[in-house]
Amino acid sequence: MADQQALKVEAAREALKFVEDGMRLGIGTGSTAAEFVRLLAERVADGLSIIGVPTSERTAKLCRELGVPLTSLEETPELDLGVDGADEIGPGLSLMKGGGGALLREKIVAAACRDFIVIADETKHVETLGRFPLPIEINEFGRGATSAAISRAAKKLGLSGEIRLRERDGKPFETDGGHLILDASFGRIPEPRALSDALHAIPGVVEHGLFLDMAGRAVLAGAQGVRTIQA
Ligand code: ABF
Repeated sequence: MADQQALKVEAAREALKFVEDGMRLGIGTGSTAAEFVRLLAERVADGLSIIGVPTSERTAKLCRELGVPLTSLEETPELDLGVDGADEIGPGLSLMKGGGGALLREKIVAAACRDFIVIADETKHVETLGRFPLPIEINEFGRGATSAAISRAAKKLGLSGEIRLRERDGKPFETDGGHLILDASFGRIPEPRALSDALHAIPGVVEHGLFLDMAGRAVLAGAQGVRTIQA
């Protein structure tokens, strides 16, 4: 089996081909996106002129360390291209994201991009979303009530399963925006749009990890090579 990290590098390398001089980029989070940042930094060192909006403090730090110029969505509200990883890539390039805890900024940045490429190794490609627990970013206030409302809304759609507060070192995991994350193990999600709409209707839900109709392309790297799927 090909080394998974090497596959992430290959996917990132392919996505880099879509980057042009002068572009304003959305720069993702996670280990695959980090490979993209490393390759991008090499091109920047060679004279490529780009500016990027990072999707997390982690990515911002890496970009600064490697000399990738950064801006913000306040200064640069419209971006040409976003490149980010995913936890799952399903039918129609529906995505499950947020395992890294950065889903809110990732979604805001992706929505600001004219074009959005998701990069991953082939193992992330699934027939139905839901093998990975769905991350749901919530406000701290009323978290018990929000969790119960999520459970009720899911049940109406025929979905059930454990909804667990994400923790790190025994404490609730806090996002860059100061929110909490619930990981919802609903299993197969055959109708992600219906679930997305239902979650957005719940006060206390800040955002969730279903990225629908956002990716224009997926670059998938596997043992047989790299392939690109178009939405
Ligand atoms: C981000 O990083 C997230 O949305 C997703 O959860 C994660 C994927 O990480 P990796 O590339 O390390 O598998 O893209």
